[in-house]
Amino acid sequence: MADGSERRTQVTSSHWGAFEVDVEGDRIVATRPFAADPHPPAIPAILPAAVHHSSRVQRPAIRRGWLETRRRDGRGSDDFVALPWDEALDIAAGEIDRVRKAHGNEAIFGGSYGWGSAGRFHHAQSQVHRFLNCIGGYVASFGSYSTGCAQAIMPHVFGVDFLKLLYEHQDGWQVIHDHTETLVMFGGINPKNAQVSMGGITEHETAGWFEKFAAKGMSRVNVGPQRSDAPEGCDWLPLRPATDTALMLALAYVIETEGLTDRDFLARCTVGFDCFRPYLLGESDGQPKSPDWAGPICGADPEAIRALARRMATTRTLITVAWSLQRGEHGEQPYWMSAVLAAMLGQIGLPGGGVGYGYGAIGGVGKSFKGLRGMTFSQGRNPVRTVIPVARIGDMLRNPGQPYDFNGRRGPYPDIRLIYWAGGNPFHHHQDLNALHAAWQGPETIIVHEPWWTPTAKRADIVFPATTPYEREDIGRSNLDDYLFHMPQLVPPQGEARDDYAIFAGLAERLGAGPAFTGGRSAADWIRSLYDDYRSLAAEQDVEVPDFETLKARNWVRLPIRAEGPNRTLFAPFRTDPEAAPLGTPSGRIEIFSDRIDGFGYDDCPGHPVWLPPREWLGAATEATPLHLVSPQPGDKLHSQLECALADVPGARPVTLAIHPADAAARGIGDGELVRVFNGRGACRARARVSDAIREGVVALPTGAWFGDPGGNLDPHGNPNVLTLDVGTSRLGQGCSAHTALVEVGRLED
Ligand SMILES: Nc1nc2c(c(=O)[nH]1)N[C@H]1C(S)=C(S)[C@@H](COP(=O)(O)OP(=O)(O)OC[C@H]3O[C@@H](n4cnc5c(=O)[nH]c(N)nc54)[C@H](O)[C@@H]3O)O[C@H]1N2
Ligand SMILES: Nc1nc2c(c(=O)[nH]1)N[C@H]1C(S)=C(S)[C@@H](COP(=O)(O)OP(=O)(O)OC[C@H]3O[C@@H](n4cnc5c(=O)[nH]c(N)nc54)[C@H](O)[C@@H]3O)O[C@H]1N2
Ligand SMILES: [Mo]
Repeated sequence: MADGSERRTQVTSSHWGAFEVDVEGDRIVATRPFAADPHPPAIPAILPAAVHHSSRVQRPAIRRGWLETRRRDGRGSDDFVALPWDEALDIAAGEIDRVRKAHGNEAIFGGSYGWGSAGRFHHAQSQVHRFLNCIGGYVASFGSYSTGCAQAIMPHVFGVDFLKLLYEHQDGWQVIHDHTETLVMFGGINPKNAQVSMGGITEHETAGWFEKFAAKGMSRVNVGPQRSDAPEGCDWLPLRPATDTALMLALAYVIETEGLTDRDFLARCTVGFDCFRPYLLGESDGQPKSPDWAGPICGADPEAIRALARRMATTRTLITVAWSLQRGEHGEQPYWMSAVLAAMLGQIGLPGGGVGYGYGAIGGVGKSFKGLRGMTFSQGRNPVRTVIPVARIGDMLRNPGQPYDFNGRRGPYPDIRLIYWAGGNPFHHHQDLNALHAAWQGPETIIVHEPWWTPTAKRADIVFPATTPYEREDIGRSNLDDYLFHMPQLVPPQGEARDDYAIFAGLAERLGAGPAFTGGRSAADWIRSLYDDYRSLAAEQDVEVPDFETLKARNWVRLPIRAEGPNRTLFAPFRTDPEAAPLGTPSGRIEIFSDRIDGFGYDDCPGHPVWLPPREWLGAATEATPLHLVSPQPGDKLHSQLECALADVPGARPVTLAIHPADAAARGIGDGELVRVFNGRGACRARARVSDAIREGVVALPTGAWFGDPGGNLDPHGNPNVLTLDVGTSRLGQGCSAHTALVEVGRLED
């Protein structure tokens, strides 16, 4: 070691799992897998380079045009002026105060969506929301980009909060292993995505379960555009994207017309089949939803649909639906229709049967633990009642004061003058980034906390440098994991970075809300008190958690909260006695027809599930845009995090575009060649990966690259969101429609 300092090794946790970190002096030099993890992810390998990267924000910075004349244009192109902390905090506090006095707190958008870091106290969204609540409130957002549409529709169908359904009720892996004979996976189940789980995941189990399923002889069918969405060895029913509802209807048609419907289950546990049946059989619209009808829509063989339907009706079948299916226009429909199909099969409430959502989307789904409460940094109460659906931010900025519909409500978009963002990267995650870039020029002021100069930081007026989890102490724990971590401070803050908490404390003090925000506590005090509360709540549930000093000394512990053996079956008590254990729907039953949704009068989400083609799909392909683009999550990292270091790896950028050999040949594209992916909204570079694991007519470009082109002509790194469509899933869900996009691909000469 050059400076003679010693090498230390400690464990920390992250959204992608626990790992060992080697530190020499002030630098992270290496990472290694956590010994107890059967399938450790490769993601931590790029961490040392990212933490010490030249793209770290070193000092508080203010955009020159804003500092000098409050000009709003120049976001993304202006240079920045570095200022001392006190000066920058004074300016930011003065501006927040001006906006709240001149326009009210309804003019401050603090939705601040994004994953930020794992760690219970330094959770950026909790920090920003608490701060804004202490100074009079902010416009908030509903739901997530992940599941916003499902969070709106599924409570109408099952009467349960969607996330509770996923995390607390769905069948566990062991139950599936023991009972499921046929696993039908719409959108697959991918261990690549299960690497990640919010708040942390220590033992990555998904791949191991699939090895056991295969050994048992379980039939595993992946239904979707990519064979690679499920582990190797699964059957693949290649499907055009966005056509799952048509396929599910055809499966339902076979079941109904061949006398395989479970009438007793429908009568006892559901309402509305009589309203849906005429549509299914074509009595109401003249179009039976038969396999012959669905085949050309889905690009599937009608005989294969019939065979699958018969198999589903005669074996214990679990239908699983990836979150991606509701991240597209009319994403409500496959979600609702999957529930109807499962109800017709009559297996809901039986172990290993029925329907489940988001297995594999994050690694925690399918694990079952005793849920422990606590360790949540209180956000306080928001005096402002205005909430927008999270993915409607572009619409909000473009249409201040204009009415819009959302899940039975109608109201105006707020008129936003100040945006506050901490812990997210909208210029990675939002759809149609060139349009967002234009709308982003509207607000008077944009404040961002970031460790790195992301495209969002570059489009802010005031940037405060934030620490990463490796530069501060925290506690790592998740309700979907059975490990508990003391996350030590591994290295000092880089540059002049401060914790989000310290930045907000500085602003709150200037705005007369210091004590309200801090409660008179330091970060260390808070961590200690959150931990002590958690420990006593756990004791009430008979779970022994070590005291803080012991955890700190041990670094991590495994808690005895795993539900061993066969456990948890979704809706089992309801199935046994629907009178005694009714659902939370208006009827107390599974709603195949919903009076409430019908009453909203939305033609884009009527009273029962229907096939509604999105505005962009292969059935609407044009000469200019003949290919369907899906944009899945990246396998080598979490969203846009750590991108700076990954982009430095030779050949890693632009991102790889999966394309079918026939589509590549028709365009003269060879494997590994640079291509241009484009449509009317934008264009980006990508590197072709020619593969028959993707359906013909479909291309896949993962998310995660930093949006790099302020001119909007050719994003050099391959961010798919220059191409995606920024529309709500429907007036009901208003979720993100990222998987709805048609594009063309052409060769790009170097
Ligand atoms: N086309 C397409 N787009 C999509 C999707 C898709 O499927 N297709 N998926 C969508 C989904 S599901 C999601 S969840 C989003 C994800 O989008 P985001 O959650 O916005 O993506 P991240 O890259 O995780 O952004 C987190 C940011 O927080 C910063 N950060 C990390 N730690 C801290 C901290 O302690 N303090 C502060 N202040 N900042 C910190 C990171 O540097 C990073 O810039 O993308 C969405 N976008
Ligand atoms: N490594 C890694 N893992 C992650 C993340 C990450 O950034 N990196 N992000 C996490 C987050 S925030 C989330 S929300 C989850 C998302 O989890 P998901 O939503 O399940 O994942 P996606 O990768 O968006 O999509 C999965 C697959 O769905 C297929 N698909 C797209 N459209 C359709 C369709 O219309 N029908 C069918 N049948 N299939 C379709 C695509 O081929 C795609 O590969 O992943 C999480 N896991
Ligand atoms: Mo997500």
